[in-house]
Amino acid sequence: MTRLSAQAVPGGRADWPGYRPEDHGVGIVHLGLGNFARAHLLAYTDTALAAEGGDWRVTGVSLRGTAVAESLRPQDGRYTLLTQGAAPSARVIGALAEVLAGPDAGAQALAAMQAPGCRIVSLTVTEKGYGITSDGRLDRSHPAVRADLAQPAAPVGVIGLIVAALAGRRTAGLAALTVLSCDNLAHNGQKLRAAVLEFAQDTGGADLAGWIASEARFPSTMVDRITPAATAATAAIAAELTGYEDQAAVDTEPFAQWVIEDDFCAGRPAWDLGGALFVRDVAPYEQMKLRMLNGAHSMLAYSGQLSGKAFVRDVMADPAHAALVRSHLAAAAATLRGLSIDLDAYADALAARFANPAIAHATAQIAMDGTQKLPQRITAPALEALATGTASRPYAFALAAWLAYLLRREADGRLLPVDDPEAAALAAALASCRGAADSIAAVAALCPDILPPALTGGAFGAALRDSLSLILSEGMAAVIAREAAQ
Ligand code: CS2
Repeated sequence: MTRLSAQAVPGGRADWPGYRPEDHGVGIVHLGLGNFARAHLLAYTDTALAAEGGDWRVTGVSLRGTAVAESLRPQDGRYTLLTQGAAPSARVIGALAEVLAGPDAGAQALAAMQAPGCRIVSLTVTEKGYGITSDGRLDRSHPAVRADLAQPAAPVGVIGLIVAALAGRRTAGLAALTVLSCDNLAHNGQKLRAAVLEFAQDTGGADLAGWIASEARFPSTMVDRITPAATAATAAIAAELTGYEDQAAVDTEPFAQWVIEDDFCAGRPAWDLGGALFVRDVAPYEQMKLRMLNGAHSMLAYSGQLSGKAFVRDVMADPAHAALVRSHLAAAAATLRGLSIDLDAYADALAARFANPAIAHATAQIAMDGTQKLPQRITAPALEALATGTASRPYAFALAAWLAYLLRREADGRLLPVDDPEAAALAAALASCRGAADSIAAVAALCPDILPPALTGGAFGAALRDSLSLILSEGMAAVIAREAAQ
């Protein structure tokens, strides 16, 4: 079977780019070319290019590894986006112009960000990719931030790259950029701006920081599309629907949402024509999505991992576990203000999306990087629930589930490894812990942004201890049944 490429002849049972991709120049450099970006920003951009044209194709940068580049380069950046609804549908995306990866990716990305045509730098680098603390300052202990502060002219991390690119543009007399964070952080644009300004001040002084503050833009965004890792079936279905072999096909769900603060300094694609919503204030949407979708995801990922459920859909197929998801969604909804959205309907839609039988979304994938995810997903709404008197029990259960997941041990008593940038510190802190109270104290000392004193003391702290003790003594499956009956 012929490999998908720019030469492929549209046909099969797929949608093909409704424009001639090679006629459009690059206007966006995207950092972090994972499956999510390919199912979200690139799909919206593809629609905008077909609807309105413009030089808005994307140079994608993979800062971690070369696998994405190896699969996409022979295909001229083309790939199939498979939408897994009642029946799969396929769409070939043409918006990706070029892929940068490998040892020179940093230098090449910098050059691309300094090209006169580049107007937007967008990012999906995951929570841990930035080097921003959960309260929105530059994290000087982050490995990439540390390296880039020492060598700002040869950056390897995103903040270093953004500052070097902006500094270079300023020197060259070029306009600044819009920097568009598309990760699941609360106030993502605002925090990235603060960290960039701090880094710029340190490396380029007040002049550079002042220029960036007045010329560049950092809109916040809320992004949503459940996009699991590709499975063995993905490539086979893509081939069947397009007629071409595709080693970079991506599976996603039918739903997609993108809410963007309308604050760009040098134009943008017509993403609204693909369904993006431009608003003045993204924060209420961000909170809704982070606390309801992502909060429930984290809870079900840890409790699912501990009760033998490999995929989100398996959790939803267990009525007791699905009831806990519903309680979590309701508790999260109770903390939200300032939205004219029907949150009951939103919760129903989320439960249906989680249950989608065609999406193999691994609980192990969502369980990754808990230290980076829980502050905005669980701790922030838990603190607000305590302050305002709305339901808090689901947060105690979610935190207990995470702690019990960290405490999983081999038969010989060694802790099982977890995938988290703080894994080594967590393992060291928990190595000799056996009970709920000592484990909570050990993790609270290390992660005060997840377990601040308000969540380890008082009635909430007692509920957290009880929940963790029960999980450790009776097992997660028994506790799920018991919690659901509450
Ligand atoms: C998930 C998200 O892996 C995770 O932590 O909660 O990736 C989630 O699937 C997306 O935010 C959905 O938009």
